[in-house]
Amino acid sequence: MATEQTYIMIKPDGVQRGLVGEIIARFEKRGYKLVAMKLMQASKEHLEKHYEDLSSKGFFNGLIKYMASGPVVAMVWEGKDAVKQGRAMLGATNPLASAPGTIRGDYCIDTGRNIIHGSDAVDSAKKEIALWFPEGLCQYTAATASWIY
Ligand code: FUP
Repeated sequence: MATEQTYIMIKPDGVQRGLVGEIIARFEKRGYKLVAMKLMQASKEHLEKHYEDLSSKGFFNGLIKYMASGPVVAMVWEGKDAVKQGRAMLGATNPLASAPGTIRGDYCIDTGRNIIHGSDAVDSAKKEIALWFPEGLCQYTAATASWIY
């Protein structure tokens, strides 16, 4: 399995509900390495770029409004198969279709308030990381790396 980087974002409802620590803990405990993180209020223009593939959808304007309604936590997590495993940890887009034990399956019930985003492919992860972290990532050796990898 290749070492990958994935873009994970705690949405405004996840921040407001105090789920930031819980979500970060799940990625840390699984063995993924945090290589970038910031709390930021994203502009509508920035969010429209992030979700440009969905611009023709009926829910697009509501989605942008929701995503701009408060700060988000933007993160990059690194490790084996990080993109696919990150999606598995998130659960399905519709929380009601998410298994208990996943982040969405444990903490939400509404597709329009599904608390977290995760890249769906290695290519989109690269695009999203470049969009949210133009300043670059943090390079360091994690103390636990030799125990996990
Ligand atoms: P995901 O990859 O799981 O984030 O799902 P999508 O890219 O398909 O959708 C992005 C976001 O749009 C979802 F997280 C929530 C929102 N959405 C809706 O509000 N209604 C829908 O029917 C589908 C998605």
